[in-house]
Amino acid sequence: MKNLVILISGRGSNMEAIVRACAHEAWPARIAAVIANRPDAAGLAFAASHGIATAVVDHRQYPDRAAFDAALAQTIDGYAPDLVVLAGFMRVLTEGFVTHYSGRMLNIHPSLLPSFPGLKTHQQALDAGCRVHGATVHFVTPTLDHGPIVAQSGIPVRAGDDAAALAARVLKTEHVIYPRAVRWFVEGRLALDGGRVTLSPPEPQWLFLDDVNEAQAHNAGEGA
Ligand code: NHR
Ligand code: GAR
Repeated sequence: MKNLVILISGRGSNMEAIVRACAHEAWPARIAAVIANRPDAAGLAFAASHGIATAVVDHRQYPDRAAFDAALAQTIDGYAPDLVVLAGFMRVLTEGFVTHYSGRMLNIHPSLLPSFPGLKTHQQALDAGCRVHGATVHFVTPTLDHGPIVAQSGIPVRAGDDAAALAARVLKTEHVIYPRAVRWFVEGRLALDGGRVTLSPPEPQWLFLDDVNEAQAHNAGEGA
C-alpha cells in the first residue's frame, strides 16, 4: 500500500480525478492527505467529505520560500508519503525541497513541455500560433517545469479559441492522463534513466483528444 500526498492551491479537479480513480480502480494506494497553501482552496472540502485528512500551510505566514518549504515538508512527511502529487499547486518550490522528494514527486503542467513553462500557458500557446496544445505530467526537478516526462496529452487549437476554451479542453485530458500516470507510479512501473522515463510493460504515454473522440464521447452522452 503506497501513501500519496496531494498538494493543491485551488479548485482541485485533478486531485478529485486521482481520488476517484484510486477508489474505483482499487489501486494499492491510499490518499494519506490533501494539503493546500491557501485556506480557501475549494478542493479541501471535497477531500474532507471523502474522509481524507486535510491540512493548510499558508505561504503568506512565512517570511520566505525556504521557511514555507520547510514547514510544508514537515507537514507532508507527517504522512510518510511514497509519492507527492502537485495538482494545480501554484508555488515554485526551492531546490532543497525538490531534492528531498527526488524521484517521488509528480506535477501536471498545462502545456506540451518543453514549450511554455511557467504561467499563462494557454495564452502563450495562442500567441505562438500553435495548432496543437496540451498538458504534461512530469517528475519535479529544481528547474521549473523541466523534469522527466511521464505522459502527455494533445488537443487541437480551433479558430476562435481563447485561453479559457483551451484551458477547458486541456483540463479534460488532464483528468485522464494524471490518474493514469500516478497509477503507473503506484504500480512501480516507472523508471528514470538519464532524464528520461521508461514505463514497463509499455503502453501509450500519450492521449490525443481530437474532434472524432469528442464527437464519440458526445454521442455516448458523456459530452460536456
Ligand atoms: N517547483 C520546482 N522547483 N520545479 C517544478 O517543476 C515545479 C515547482 C513548483 C510548482 C508547478 C508549475 C506548473 O505546473 C510547479 C512545478 C507555479 C508557478 C509560479 O510561478 C510556476 C509554475 C508552476 C507553479 N508561481 C508563482 C510563485 O511566485 C505564484 C503564482 C500564484 O500564486 O498564482 O511561486 O505550472
Ligand atoms: C490545471 O489545469 C493544472 O494543469 C494547472 O492548473 C489547473 C489546476 O486545476 N496547473 C498549473 O497551472 C500549475 N502552475 P485543478 O485545481 O482543478 O486541478
